[in-house]
Amino acid sequence: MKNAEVAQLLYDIADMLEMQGVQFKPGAYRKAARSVETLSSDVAEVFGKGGKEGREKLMALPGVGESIAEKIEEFLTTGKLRYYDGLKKKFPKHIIELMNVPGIGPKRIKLLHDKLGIKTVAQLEAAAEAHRIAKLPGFGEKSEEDILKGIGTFRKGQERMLLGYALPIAAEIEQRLRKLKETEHVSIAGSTRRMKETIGDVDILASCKGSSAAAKIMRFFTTMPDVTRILAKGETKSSIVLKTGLQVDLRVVDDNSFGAALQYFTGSKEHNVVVRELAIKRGLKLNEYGVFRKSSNRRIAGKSEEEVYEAIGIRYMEPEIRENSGEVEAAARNKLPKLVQYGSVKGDFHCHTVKSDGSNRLEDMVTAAKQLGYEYVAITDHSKSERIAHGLPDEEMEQWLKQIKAAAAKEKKIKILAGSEVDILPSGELDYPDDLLRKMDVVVGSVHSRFKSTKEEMTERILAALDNRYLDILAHPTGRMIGKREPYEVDLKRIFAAAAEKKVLLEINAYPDRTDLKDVHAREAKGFGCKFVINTDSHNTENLKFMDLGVAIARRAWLSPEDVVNTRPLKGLPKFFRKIKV
Ligand code: DGT
Ligand code: CA
Ligand code: CA
Ligand code: ZN
Repeated sequence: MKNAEVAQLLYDIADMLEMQGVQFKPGAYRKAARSVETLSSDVAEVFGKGGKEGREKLMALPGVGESIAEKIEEFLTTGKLRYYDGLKKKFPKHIIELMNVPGIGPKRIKLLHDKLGIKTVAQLEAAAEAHRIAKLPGFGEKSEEDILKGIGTFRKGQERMLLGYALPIAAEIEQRLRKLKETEHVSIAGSTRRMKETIGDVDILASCKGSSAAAKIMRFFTTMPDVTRILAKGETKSSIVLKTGLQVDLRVVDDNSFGAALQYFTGSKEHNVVVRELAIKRGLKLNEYGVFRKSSNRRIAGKSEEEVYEAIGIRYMEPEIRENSGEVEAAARNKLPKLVQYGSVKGDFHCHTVKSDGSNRLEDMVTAAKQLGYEYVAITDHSKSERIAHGLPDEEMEQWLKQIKAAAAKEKKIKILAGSEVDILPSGELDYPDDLLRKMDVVVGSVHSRFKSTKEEMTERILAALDNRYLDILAHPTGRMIGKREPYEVDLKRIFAAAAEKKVLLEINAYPDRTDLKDVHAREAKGFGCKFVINTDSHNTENLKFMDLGVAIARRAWLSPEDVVNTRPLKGLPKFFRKIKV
């Protein structure tokens, strides 16, 4: 999988061009980087055998034009990019790394370098801690605090990889192992199987018969093409590091123990502790080899996970809820929730097009939504205050709604809904007048500015927006972006109570670095009686495929199909949206 490498290269080029003061190009490179980064297939596979056809395939990717396609081509065929190397020579070595610290841009990096000789994140941290930065012109104590916070966010982002990016890599390795004739069963385990929003390392479990088979599997695993380091290579466990920095652990067990090992290595650790305690209470012993009677040491289960849980006397639990947050008790009392299913979502309420900051046209988004088998899709470009994202002034939005509705009138296979992602202004007002909001099928409201307000201000601001009778959905309610921005301060309990009362739907944003609401918050909101929609916040046709990452959050939040409005067919929507007619 070359996506992460190619994306990083493009991001770095964008940063370097920006530091040189080049206009527009950095934005184009970032858009292309984002597109490659979030691609569900391998960019190297898209390129295929290369040549003219390969280049055209690359150019078909959202945000990738001819010149960027050529650069990707050069990198994929030669492993190098002369343009990148040339740019890099013009900057001190470590400055590129500094660009990844949130909240500090090229101008400040240059100043810090020229005045204090700062070249690395470690030096930046030391300088901020020693209060050497506050003295510089244009900086102050507050900037030092912000820099330290930014470094914290950056480090957290480096330690763990987003599930959305790790999952395709893990799935690819799982597939490769499955194809080996030596393997009997193969499964992803650990936090990746539990679909946690970020993962520390990928765990994979394989079973086979006999030790020579195990040795062959290990040899295959440690010599895969993307391996840069082998941390450990043993008979039952090996660990490798991929070029992207991702660590992958493989355990190989005897096929008779596959279920017990899968239960053990899926975790979470906390879940395992509780299950093991329960086993002991029932006169049993549970470990990664099986379930045993304590008295006779006779093995009574181990081949499948279902069998393991059953032997202990509890229901099978989906991996997503194995976090020791009440699932074992619920399973013992036969009170497990019916979880929303992957692939069960019937439409998306949050999509952008080239009209604001998306990369694809309305027609392309609609076609892609149809390919997913959706019954409906809402087009929600940005509102006027979002200048960087080319939000539409009132008049233009009005025209755009007309165009969307005209397209909807001609479309037979899918219901196209006309809407907007409307900024919730610092005053709590929405970014468009009621007259205009009234013309939208769907109004998605979100906070995109003044993230540093006090908790009280932010809470009042969002509460005021929830009061607006035209608001249908509160988008990404906490505003966080993993590795880039901490959530804003807000009293979520008051927001959840008000959303339930005003019947405003809460978004579970499936975009990999947002996952907002996150699992624990969505579960808490359900307790307040809130209803949800899972949205991808797509900025291109590929992004629409993130939906199941949002379903994973919903499952981790114990949500059932009834809780998630977009698991309903089109005819079920008017109950939840004032202006949708079917
Ligand atoms: P991560 O990698 O930080 O995202 O989280 P996990 O859950 O994948 O944790 P990891 O990779 O350290 O271990 C994989 C699984 O192995 C874990 O979910 C449960 C199991 N496991 C690891 N260490 C222990 C342990 O000390 N006790 C128990 N009961 N289980 C463990
Ligand atoms: Ca792990
Ligand atoms: Ca591990
Ligand atoms: Zn959006």
